[in-house]
Amino acid sequence: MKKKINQIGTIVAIFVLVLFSGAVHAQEKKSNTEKLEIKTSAICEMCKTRLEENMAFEKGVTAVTLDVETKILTVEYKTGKSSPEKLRKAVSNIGYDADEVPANKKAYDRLPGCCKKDVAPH
Ligand SMILES: [Cu+2]
Repeated sequence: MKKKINQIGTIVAIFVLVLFSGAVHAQEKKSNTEKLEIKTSAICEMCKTRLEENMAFEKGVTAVTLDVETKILTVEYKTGKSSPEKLRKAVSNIGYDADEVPANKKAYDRLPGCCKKDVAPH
């Protein structure tokens, strides 16, 4: 009889453990951040500053860095608050190409001449 109670105790303990780990897992998923690399048409340090400053204000963005050499913008964002589509659109609205999304024409026209993609790198 005592053995049986012990067995039930073990089963309950395992059950609680499984439930608990499930809850922890769900919480992790909620605050998940994802890293996205976007190929942009940025040219110089001014582009870097502009992109990083503007993207930092984008909803869900937690970190942003542009590598001027490769023109790759690395964005870390909360998966629940943004998406690759939204982030590319945001880059386009600043005036730069973002992967297959071309730069927003109006925003591009507002860029200083040295930051336009058809200008030779400097
Ligand atoms: Cu520039």
